Amino acid sequence: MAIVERYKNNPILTKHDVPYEVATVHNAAVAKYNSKFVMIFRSHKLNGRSILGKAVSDNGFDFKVDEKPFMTPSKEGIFKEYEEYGIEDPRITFIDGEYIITYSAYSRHGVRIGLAKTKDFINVERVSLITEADYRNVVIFPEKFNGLYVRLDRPHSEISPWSVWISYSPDLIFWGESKVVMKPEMYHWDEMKIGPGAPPIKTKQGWINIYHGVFPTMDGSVYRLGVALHDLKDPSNIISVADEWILQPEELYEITGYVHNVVFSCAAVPVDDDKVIIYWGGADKVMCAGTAKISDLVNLCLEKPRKPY
Ligand code: BMA
Repeated sequence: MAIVERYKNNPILTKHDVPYEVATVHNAAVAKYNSKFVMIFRSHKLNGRSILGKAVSDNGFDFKVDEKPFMTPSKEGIFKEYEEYGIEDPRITFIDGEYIITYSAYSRHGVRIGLAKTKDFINVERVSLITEADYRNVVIFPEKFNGLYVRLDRPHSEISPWSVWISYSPDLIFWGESKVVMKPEMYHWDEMKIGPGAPPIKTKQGWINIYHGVFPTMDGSVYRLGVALHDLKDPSNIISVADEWILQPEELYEITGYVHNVVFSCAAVPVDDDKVIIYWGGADKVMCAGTAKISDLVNLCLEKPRKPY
């Protein structure tokens, strides 16, 4: 039995559902707000640069898109310079009564992470650019640890390519105490790069971290999803990483699209004690969803583990 069961009407959102002109709908964040599901999705405009749209759903699968984009590259202050080439791959964390949105900001200086806040998904306030260049995939834990916010992210360096790191902050602006927690595994489905996917989910056994892993082939890279379990009290300590992936491109809408052979997640929303809806972009072109048992994800980590690095 597959760990992730694809929704029967996938893809759940495509460019044809968007009232303004876009080439794709993919790599979306999703959060529960006022008993509805709010999705903040990425779209390539026809010039290839990305913007963020918003869609709302009662059941987590049927989404209706707003008339206008939710966030477009800023025209003001420091954000203007660093969002020139577009904003991508958002994640949402609810903490301290606010929704924190982290997103990739692209410019001639490279890719870095922007952080914005909203309370109602109508008014959104950019707070800070929280990394330098060559970072992507920042996910923030929905709880503080010893009074500090905690994030996972993915810097890139030539000596240690594309690994997952952890950092801490008193105020969401200044981050430090950084260290590496997880690396790609040689000759393995995630050997080329790994990066945080959905913001972590709390379980009795630990924090579930659904991440993406990339494998290089003669026909380009394959993006899959995996799962790791972080210690409840000290999330820099990884209890185990599941040896097997939980989702790989198999359906036509994942195998072919804007970039073929990609499943890429920025969101997983628990809907009851043992069920989570996982959202992923299919082939960088459409949005897909599926469900998994939280206990299956935990058990895969515990029963079929490999070392974090
Ligand atoms: C990554 C990012 C993602 C994208 C993926 C597959 O490097 O650019 O936004 O989904 O590649 O193209």
